[in-house]
Amino acid sequence: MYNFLDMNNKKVSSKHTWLIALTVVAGILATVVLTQISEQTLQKTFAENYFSKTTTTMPSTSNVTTFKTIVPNQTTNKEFWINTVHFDGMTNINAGIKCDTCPQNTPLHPAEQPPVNPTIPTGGGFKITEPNKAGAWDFRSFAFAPAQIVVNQGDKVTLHFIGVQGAHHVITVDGIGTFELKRGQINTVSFIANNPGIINYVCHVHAPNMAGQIMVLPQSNV
Ligand SMILES: [Cu+2]
Repeated sequence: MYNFLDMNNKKVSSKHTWLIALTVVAGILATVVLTQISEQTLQKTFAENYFSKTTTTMPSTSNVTTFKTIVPNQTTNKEFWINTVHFDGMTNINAGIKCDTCPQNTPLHPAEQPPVNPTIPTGGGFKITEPNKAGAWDFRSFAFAPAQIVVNQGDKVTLHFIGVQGAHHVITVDGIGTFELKRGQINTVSFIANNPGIINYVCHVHAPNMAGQIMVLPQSNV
């Protein structure tokens, strides 16, 4: 049996030793129990606080945003700007010469010869220029941009034809009229798209590829 020394260096009896040991054990147990209760309380408090905050940040039924379905533009006024353009495939009968200002490893242009018997349609819309002194030649195709337009039956349609490329054009809009358009000019036509179907617009100088269509969608019965 062990004995302890008190402050006065006196021996403490074994009975007192047991009392001290029991007190220490009881103290440890009490600490453990209190700690667990404290943790449970903290967890409960955290959960209540968290879910309380979560709940308060949830939108209530009264302020939930109602998303609207996006529908096509319902205006009955449709305005378009139609450019006269041409695309050019420029090339050369000689292979390309190394370009000092081009990025490294830029492939050299291959030598290209104009077709011997071109199968392109007649009418002025396509043009092949013969190689010049430097061997350069061009394949040109005329067009309208845009060439497809969609409107609804009953719309008031305004078309602005813009002479951007090509010296001059003679344009017909089916059922509307014919007019000449030179580079730098703008010619405007307006009409009501009364009937569903297709309205063609063409340039007589650059047939057949300089052409476009206005698709008039039928009115919905809904
Ligand atoms: Cu034209």
